[in-house]
Amino acid sequence: MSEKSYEAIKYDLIISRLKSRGVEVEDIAKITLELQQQYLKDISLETCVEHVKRVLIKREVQNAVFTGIELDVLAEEGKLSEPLSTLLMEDYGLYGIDEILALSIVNVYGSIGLTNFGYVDKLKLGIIKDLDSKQDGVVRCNTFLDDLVGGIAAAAAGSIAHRFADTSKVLAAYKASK
Ligand SMILES: [Ca+2]
Repeated sequence: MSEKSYEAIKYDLIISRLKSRGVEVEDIAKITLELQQQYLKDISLETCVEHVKRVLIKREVQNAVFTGIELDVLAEEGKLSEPLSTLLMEDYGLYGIDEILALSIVNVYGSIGLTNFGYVDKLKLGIIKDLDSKQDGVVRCNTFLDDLVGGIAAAAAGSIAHRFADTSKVLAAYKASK
Protein backbone atom coordinates (compact mmCIF):
# COMPACT_ATOMS: atom_id res chain seq x y z
CA MET A 1 0.00 0.00 0.00
CA SER A 2 1.41 3.35 -0.98
CA GLU A 3 1.73 5.95 1.71
CA LYS A 4 -0.33 9.09 1.37
CA SER A 5 1.69 12.04 0.18
CA TYR A 6 2.13 15.15 2.31
CA GLU A 7 0.10 17.09 -0.29
CA ALA A 8 -2.76 14.58 -0.09
CA ILE A 9 -2.77 14.66 3.72
CA LYS A 10 -2.98 18.47 3.72
CA TYR A 11 -5.71 18.49 1.08
CA ASP A 12 -7.80 15.89 2.90
CA LEU A 13 -7.49 17.85 6.12
CA ILE A 14 -8.73 21.05 4.47
CA ILE A 15 -11.69 19.19 2.98
CA SER A 16 -12.61 17.67 6.34
CA ARG A 17 -12.29 21.02 8.13
CA LEU A 18 -14.64 22.65 5.63
CA LYS A 19 -17.05 19.70 5.94
CA SER A 20 -17.03 19.98 9.71
CA ARG A 21 -18.34 23.53 9.20
CA GLY A 22 -21.01 22.42 6.74
CA VAL A 23 -19.23 23.32 3.50
CA GLU A 24 -18.64 20.88 0.64
CA VAL A 25 -16.42 21.44 -2.39
CA GLU A 26 -19.59 21.39 -4.55
CA ASP A 27 -21.11 24.24 -2.53
CA ILE A 28 -18.11 26.43 -3.35
CA ALA A 29 -18.07 25.26 -6.98
CA LYS A 30 -21.72 26.31 -7.39
CA ILE A 31 -20.74 29.88 -6.52
CA THR A 32 -17.86 29.73 -8.99
CA LEU A 33 -20.30 28.45 -11.61
CA GLU A 34 -22.62 31.39 -11.00
CA LEU A 35 -19.68 33.78 -11.31
CA GLN A 36 -18.36 32.30 -14.54
CA GLN A 37 -21.60 31.47 -16.35
CA GLN A 38 -21.99 35.03 -17.56
CA TYR A 39 -18.63 34.78 -19.36
CA LEU A 40 -18.52 31.10 -20.31
CA LYS A 41 -22.00 29.81 -21.12
CA ASP A 42 -21.02 26.15 -21.42
CA ILE A 43 -19.01 25.92 -18.24
CA SER A 44 -19.92 22.84 -16.18
CA LEU A 45 -20.09 22.28 -12.45
CA GLU A 46 -17.42 19.57 -12.89
CA THR A 47 -14.99 22.12 -14.32
CA CYS A 48 -15.72 24.45 -11.41
CA VAL A 49 -15.16 21.60 -8.91
CA GLU A 50 -11.82 20.87 -10.57
CA HIS A 51 -10.70 24.50 -10.23
CA VAL A 52 -11.93 24.78 -6.62
CA LYS A 53 -9.78 21.73 -5.84
CA ARG A 54 -6.86 23.37 -7.62
CA VAL A 55 -7.25 26.41 -5.35
CA LEU A 56 -7.51 24.24 -2.23
CA ILE A 57 -4.14 22.57 -2.76
CA LYS A 58 -2.30 25.88 -2.46
CA ARG A 59 -0.42 26.40 0.76
CA GLU A 60 -1.46 30.03 1.31
CA VAL A 61 -5.10 29.08 0.78
CA GLN A 62 -4.87 26.20 3.25
CA ASN A 63 -3.21 28.40 5.85
CA ALA A 64 -5.95 31.03 5.52
CA VAL A 65 -8.67 28.37 5.85
CA PHE A 66 -7.07 26.78 8.93
CA THR A 67 -6.64 30.13 10.62
CA GLY A 68 -10.13 31.46 9.90
CA ILE A 69 -12.02 28.30 10.82
CA GLU A 70 -10.00 27.94 14.03
CA LEU A 71 -10.94 31.46 15.12
CA ASP A 72 -14.63 30.86 14.31
CA VAL A 73 -14.62 27.66 16.37
CA LEU A 74 -12.77 29.21 19.32
CA ALA A 75 -15.24 32.12 19.29
CA GLU A 76 -18.17 29.67 19.32
CA GLU A 77 -16.65 27.77 22.22
CA GLY A 78 -16.18 30.99 24.19
CA LYS A 79 -12.43 30.53 24.28
CA LEU A 80 -11.42 33.95 22.98
CA SER A 81 -10.82 36.93 25.24
CA GLU A 82 -12.60 40.26 24.84
CA PRO A 83 -12.97 42.29 22.75
CA LEU A 84 -12.24 39.72 20.01
CA SER A 85 -14.86 37.32 21.35
CA THR A 86 -17.68 39.84 20.90
CA LEU A 87 -16.34 41.17 17.59
CA LEU A 88 -16.43 37.67 16.09
CA MET A 89 -19.65 36.43 17.70
CA GLU A 90 -21.49 39.57 16.60
CA ASP A 91 -19.83 39.52 13.15
CA TYR A 92 -19.09 43.18 13.74
CA GLY A 93 -19.11 44.99 10.38
CA LEU A 94 -16.07 47.13 11.04
CA TYR A 95 -13.87 44.23 12.18
CA GLY A 96 -12.69 43.64 8.60
CA ILE A 97 -9.93 41.10 9.25
CA ASP A 98 -12.16 38.30 7.95
CA GLU A 99 -12.16 39.96 4.52
CA ILE A 100 -8.43 40.70 4.75
CA LEU A 101 -7.66 37.04 5.46
CA ALA A 102 -9.82 35.96 2.49
CA LEU A 103 -7.93 38.39 0.26
CA SER A 104 -4.81 36.29 0.75
CA ILE A 105 -6.72 33.52 -1.08
CA VAL A 106 -8.02 35.81 -3.82
CA ASN A 107 -4.62 37.38 -4.46
CA VAL A 108 -3.28 34.08 -5.75
CA TYR A 109 -5.16 34.78 -9.01
CA GLY A 110 -4.59 38.51 -9.28
CA SER A 111 -7.08 41.24 -10.09
CA ILE A 112 -9.72 38.99 -11.65
CA GLY A 113 -10.03 37.12 -8.37
CA LEU A 114 -10.36 40.43 -6.56
CA THR A 115 -13.21 41.64 -8.79
CA ASN A 116 -15.06 38.35 -8.32
CA PHE A 117 -14.56 38.48 -4.55
CA GLY A 118 -16.16 41.92 -4.35
CA TYR A 119 -19.11 40.60 -6.33
CA VAL A 120 -19.57 37.50 -4.17
CA ASP A 121 -19.30 39.53 -1.00
CA LYS A 122 -21.98 41.93 -2.15
CA LEU A 123 -24.49 39.40 -3.46
CA LYS A 124 -23.91 36.67 -0.85
CA LEU A 125 -24.25 33.94 -3.43
CA GLY A 126 -25.16 30.31 -2.68
CA ILE A 127 -24.10 28.83 0.64
CA ILE A 128 -22.62 32.16 1.77
CA LYS A 129 -26.12 33.41 2.51
CA ASP A 130 -26.80 30.39 4.75
CA LEU A 131 -23.50 30.81 6.53
CA ASP A 132 -24.25 34.46 7.11
CA SER A 133 -27.74 34.07 8.51
CA LYS A 134 -28.40 33.77 12.22
CA GLN A 135 -30.49 30.92 13.60
CA ASP A 136 -32.48 31.38 16.78
CA GLY A 137 -31.02 29.58 19.75
CA VAL A 138 -27.96 28.34 17.86
CA VAL A 139 -24.54 29.52 18.97
CA ARG A 140 -22.68 29.79 15.73
CA CYS A 141 -19.82 31.85 14.37
CA ASN A 142 -19.07 31.94 10.66
CA THR A 143 -17.46 35.36 10.64
CA PHE A 144 -14.37 34.06 8.86
CA LEU A 145 -15.94 31.13 7.01
CA ASP A 146 -18.29 33.12 4.76
CA ASP A 147 -15.37 35.18 3.44
CA LEU A 148 -13.10 32.14 3.09
CA VAL A 149 -15.76 30.41 0.96
CA GLY A 150 -16.24 33.56 -1.12
CA GLY A 151 -12.48 33.89 -1.52
CA ILE A 152 -12.05 30.28 -2.66
CA ALA A 153 -14.97 30.58 -5.12
CA ALA A 154 -13.60 33.84 -6.51
CA ALA A 155 -10.08 32.43 -6.82
CA ALA A 156 -11.45 29.38 -8.66
CA ALA A 157 -13.32 31.72 -11.03
CA GLY A 158 -10.02 33.52 -11.61
CA SER A 159 -8.31 30.21 -12.28
CA ILE A 160 -10.99 29.33 -14.87
CA ALA A 161 -10.73 32.75 -16.50
CA HIS A 162 -6.96 32.31 -16.89
CA ARG A 163 -7.45 28.81 -18.28
CA PHE A 164 -10.12 29.73 -20.84
CA ALA A 165 -8.89 33.18 -21.79
CA ASP A 166 -9.06 33.79 -25.52
CA THR A 167 -5.46 34.70 -26.19
CA SER A 168 -5.56 34.53 -29.99
CA LYS A 169 -5.76 38.30 -30.57
CA VAL A 170 -3.12 39.06 -27.97
CA LEU A 171 -0.87 36.38 -29.39
CA ALA A 172 -1.26 37.88 -32.87
CA ALA A 173 -0.39 41.32 -31.47
CA TYR A 174 2.80 39.96 -29.92
CA LYS A 175 3.73 38.28 -33.20
CA ALA A 176 2.97 41.47 -35.17
CA SER A 177 5.40 43.45 -32.99
CA LYS A 178 8.42 41.57 -34.33
CA1 LIG B 1 -17.43 37.66 7.39
